[in-house]
Amino acid sequence: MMAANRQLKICLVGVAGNGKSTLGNILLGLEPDDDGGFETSSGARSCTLGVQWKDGNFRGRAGQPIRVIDTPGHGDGEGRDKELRRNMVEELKKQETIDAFIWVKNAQDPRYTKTEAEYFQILIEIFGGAYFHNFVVVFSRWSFSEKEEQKRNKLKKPVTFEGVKAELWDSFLRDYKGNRSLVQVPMMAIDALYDSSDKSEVDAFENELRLLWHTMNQFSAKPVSNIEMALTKIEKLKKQVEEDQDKVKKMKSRLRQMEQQKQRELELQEAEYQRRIKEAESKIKEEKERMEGPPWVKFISFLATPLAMLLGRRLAIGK
Ligand SMILES: Nc1nc2c(ncn2[C@@H]2O[C@H](COP(=O)(O)OP(=O)(O)OP(=O)(O)O)[C@@H](O)[C@H]2O)c(=O)[nH]1
Ligand SMILES: [Mg+2]
Repeated sequence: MMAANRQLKICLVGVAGNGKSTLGNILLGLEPDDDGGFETSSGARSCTLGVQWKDGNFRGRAGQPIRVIDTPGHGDGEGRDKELRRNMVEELKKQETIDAFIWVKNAQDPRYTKTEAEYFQILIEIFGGAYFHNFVVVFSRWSFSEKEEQKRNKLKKPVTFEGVKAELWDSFLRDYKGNRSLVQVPMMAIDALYDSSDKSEVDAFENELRLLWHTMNQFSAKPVSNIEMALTKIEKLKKQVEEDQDKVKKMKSRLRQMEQQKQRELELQEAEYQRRIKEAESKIKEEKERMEGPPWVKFISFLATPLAMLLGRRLAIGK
């Protein structure tokens, strides 16, 4: 059958340290920390730093070709998250299509944290709401051993796998009930480090992996060649602040230019007025001179009064 031979591209997503790389190795039929598989971390530090993929067969079984695409976890700090995400988007574009996104979640800490909700939101933004149809949640570290089941049942508030799934679904509902693409997200639990001598654990491991394979084969491949980077709320706000700061800077420099221009105009105007004042003053001088006649007339008129007085006095004496 053609469909059986189609390579299923599976992308592992989720916050740092929840078990993506470990599950990737299980899917490929390798040991959880196989040397030939994805590198896994022992501490809390994030270990997968870039997108990596490996081709193989589901659980190593011939005729079930898969490509497992491992991504770095989110939640190690804003600056690095953004760069890792940018790189993730660029790398995933190269895949052209992806069949399934497995959201890996540590069942021992079933709270849906703000970091997870933020990352989930970002994935929806990057891949579009329709990608709800390609999501599966796989809980890691959920032991199905009878001993563990009993322990959980004895708690004041008993913890069941059904309860853990319902709680996560409620969180999705809270965040996306307005989103028309929201569909029931399939959830299963795969303990990569299950106890192979415990029948309940072995059975659960086999059952859940079978269910996962079946579920992923129901999905239709989604194109990813035109996906785009998305930002967190904080990153968006920071970007807006940066853009606004840039605008203020540009306005300030424009204002300085305008002031300089105005200053130059005023200086030119002042120079023009000074020139006109000088011109008028010299015209006044010319006009005065014109009215008073040439210098010799001035000289005579200067002498005229005393001469007339003198003449007048003489005439009076002579009488
Ligand atoms: N017991 C148990 N341990 C697990 C399981 N899955 C992962 N671990 C452990 O959790 C730790 C982190 O696992 P990784 O697979 O490196 O986690 P990751 O999500 O790839 O981490 P980053 O690449 O840093 O984001 C390792 O020590 C694993 O052995 C599980 O199902 N059961
Ligand atoms: Mg990893």
